[in-house]
Amino acid sequence: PDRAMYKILRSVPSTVKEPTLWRADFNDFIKWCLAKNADKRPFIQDLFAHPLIKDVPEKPVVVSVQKHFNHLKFIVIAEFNTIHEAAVKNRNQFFNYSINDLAKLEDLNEDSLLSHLISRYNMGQIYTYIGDILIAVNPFKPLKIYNNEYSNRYRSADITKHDPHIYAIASATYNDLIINKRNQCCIISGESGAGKTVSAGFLVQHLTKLGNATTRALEQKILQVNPLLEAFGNAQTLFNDNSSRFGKYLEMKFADDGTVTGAQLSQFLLEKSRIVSQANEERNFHILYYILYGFQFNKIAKKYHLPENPEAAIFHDTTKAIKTRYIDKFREVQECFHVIGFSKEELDNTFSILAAVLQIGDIDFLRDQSNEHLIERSLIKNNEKLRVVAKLLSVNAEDIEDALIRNTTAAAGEVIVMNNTVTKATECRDAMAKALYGRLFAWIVDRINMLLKPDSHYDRLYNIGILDIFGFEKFDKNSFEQLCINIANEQIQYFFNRHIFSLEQEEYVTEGINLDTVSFKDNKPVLDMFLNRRNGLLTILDDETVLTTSSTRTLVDKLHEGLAKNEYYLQPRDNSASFAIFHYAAKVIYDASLFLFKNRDTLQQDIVQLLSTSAHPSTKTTYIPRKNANLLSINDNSDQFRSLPYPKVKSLKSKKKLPHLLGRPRSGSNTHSKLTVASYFRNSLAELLSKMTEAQPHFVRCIKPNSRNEADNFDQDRVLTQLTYTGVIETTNIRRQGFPNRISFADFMARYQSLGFSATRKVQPTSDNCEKILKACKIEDFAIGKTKVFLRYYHIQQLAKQFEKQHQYAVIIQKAIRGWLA
Ligand code: AD9
Ligand code: MG
Repeated sequence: PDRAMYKILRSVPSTVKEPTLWRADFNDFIKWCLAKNADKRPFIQDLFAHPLIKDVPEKPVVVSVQKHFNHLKFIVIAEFNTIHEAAVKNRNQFFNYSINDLAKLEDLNEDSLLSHLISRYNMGQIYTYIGDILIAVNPFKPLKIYNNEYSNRYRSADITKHDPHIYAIASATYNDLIINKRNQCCIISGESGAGKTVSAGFLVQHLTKLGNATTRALEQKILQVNPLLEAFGNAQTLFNDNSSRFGKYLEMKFADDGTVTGAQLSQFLLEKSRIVSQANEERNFHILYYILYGFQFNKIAKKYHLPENPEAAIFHDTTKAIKTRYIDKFREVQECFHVIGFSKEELDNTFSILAAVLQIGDIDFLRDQSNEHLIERSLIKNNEKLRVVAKLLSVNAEDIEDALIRNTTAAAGEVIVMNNTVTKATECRDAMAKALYGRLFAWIVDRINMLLKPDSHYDRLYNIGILDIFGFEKFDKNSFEQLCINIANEQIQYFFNRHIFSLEQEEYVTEGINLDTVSFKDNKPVLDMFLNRRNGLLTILDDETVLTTSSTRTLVDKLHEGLAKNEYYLQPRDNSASFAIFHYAAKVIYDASLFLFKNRDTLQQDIVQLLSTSAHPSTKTTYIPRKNANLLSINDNSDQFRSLPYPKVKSLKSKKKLPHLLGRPRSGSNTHSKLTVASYFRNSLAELLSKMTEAQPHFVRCIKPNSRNEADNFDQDRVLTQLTYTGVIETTNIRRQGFPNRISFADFMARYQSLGFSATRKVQPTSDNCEKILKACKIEDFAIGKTKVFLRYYHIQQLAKQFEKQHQYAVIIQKAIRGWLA
């Protein structure tokens, strides 16, 4: 070849790294060649019109080649092939390669999902989309991706613009609110320690930013809600040092123009039992440690009668670093209270109650040995503790004593006073501590709601709700708390399934596609087994709970009798008081021993009376949180469901007036009208669900990469289990059964025209033409909608194969050229 030609040919690198440099010259060279060599035109043009060939430069560079037309064909193909290599890379990026959206994977299955998540995690990319769902793998180390710069980058609503990020979900949600003028919700799920609470925090942070709060003060208030609640509702567990022990739904309120105007919080199912006992190596709620250390060496400690030696009070060794942390945290919490707008007095009240809760447990009892009492009765062993608690709560010490060691009941118009045994008195004491803490928590939430309430002058407000609940739990021993937590997760899973499923269906209907069934593993039967009002598990439990003659044995027998036929229920082979449930996530064996007790969660009427008479505003306020809400039910679980109208004290005796927002659990056999924990729980779940159903949902699925809470450790089995738990695998299955790939006619034609038509021809993107291509590729079982081609997940791969085949020869020829050049 002559020099110019030779130069060009030599410039084709053996592996393509920077193809654009020489392609510019080459392209024009080819154009020029084409002009000279008309008969090769269709072939060559086809090659260049190929949709994979991108980046053809606009400015031609003229190259003069005068001879050796006999080599033209080879040169053209060499060029094409090299471009093709680059294009393949291009294509991989689009379909396969560093893929941001796993729903676009050609081969969507467990293995491919996992391997993509691993490689992304290893590159420090913890976020990935699967369609519109965000997968977040907990990095367990601080990442520099939550700053202002990122916040600005993710202001755009187009989530494909940048790498996946939790901020992008916030922006997309916000944008949907603005455009659709519809309430939105973000549902964050994942197991304990997976990163739900952290994610919820980032969502609030970014949404606050997008919402340009009317005042900076409001912005600050909203941002302080989460840390404050975490101090009171979170605790160190085996799985997570900062584990949420309550469910939380934070609704941010936006005006028509998108400004954030306030917020409203709902909390449910606070794990109050933690106040009186914690599993091995677990801790009580954070705030109790904060207050103990925060006030240490401080005059104030005396004011609240706090022990001088906090270690002794909390039974565990504390390093200096942890102490400092507690002290800092306490300062932060006080700051949160202050920013949100709690008054000094309210804060003082709060600390008094906390100090009382800390010390009630120290009140001990002994059996009264005097002979006159045939029936066992108890006495208070350490009166000084009693007096401290009385002082903190501003009630009479004698009244507390009375309430703890005696039990007053009213039956058939008569008042009966009975003495409590030591066991009963201890139970009573613990119930009081739990109740106080539960009410305090509920009261704080109420106050927050008052302080963050939007001004009334807005005509219409829209919500973005952020749901952060406790994840699915499966311990060695599972009790009533796990049952409720898992039912809640079962419900969220159901919601998720319905959403994904109905989205599928919707599109099929709009596109006029007849698809008989897209089946998926529906967990409705399990939910029904729990929630069915006639004969569901919770109804059986409630019915037993209100019977005075019931026992764990009678409960378990009734459960077996009523549910053994259900395929999701398993009766044990032995006589143990247990049963197993096949949850969507895993099989869990429940120990029913304390179910009745925990479901009653009774607070003796005496204690209720006692606390309501407190001279101290704190205690009283805690018990009567709203102007016209005399929150005194026989049960202490009323705080499980704050939005219920509370019964009046006096109306307690007339049982009919108890609140029923969503209908009572079946009333027939209910001789007592007590609201059980289960029925409050069921109600709050129903209320939550109705809020979520009327909103447009967005899903964040948090994944815990290993059990040791370590950075840079991706345990594949652990992750796979969670992909199953969270329903991600199920989602992919749903997609597999239907037509996961929906491509508009125009896009389809742009991508695949060369497989059915000459690439240079102008082919109209019509359904017929698309069908022609598919038939030419021998693809079956596809569907053509009104505007889109519907393909099975394996079809994309089949098309890709055709593509490859069409151009394989180019590789062979290039080899020949290289040989020729050498
Ligand atoms: V539980 O069900 O309430 O027990 P969560 O809420 O799912 O649980 P959490 O958000 O508390 O878990 O996260 C656990 C810990 O993981 C946090 O305390 C952080 O140390 C760590 N984490 C989670 N997400 C991130 C993150 N995006 N960046 C850095 C993170 N660390
Ligand atoms: Mg949490």
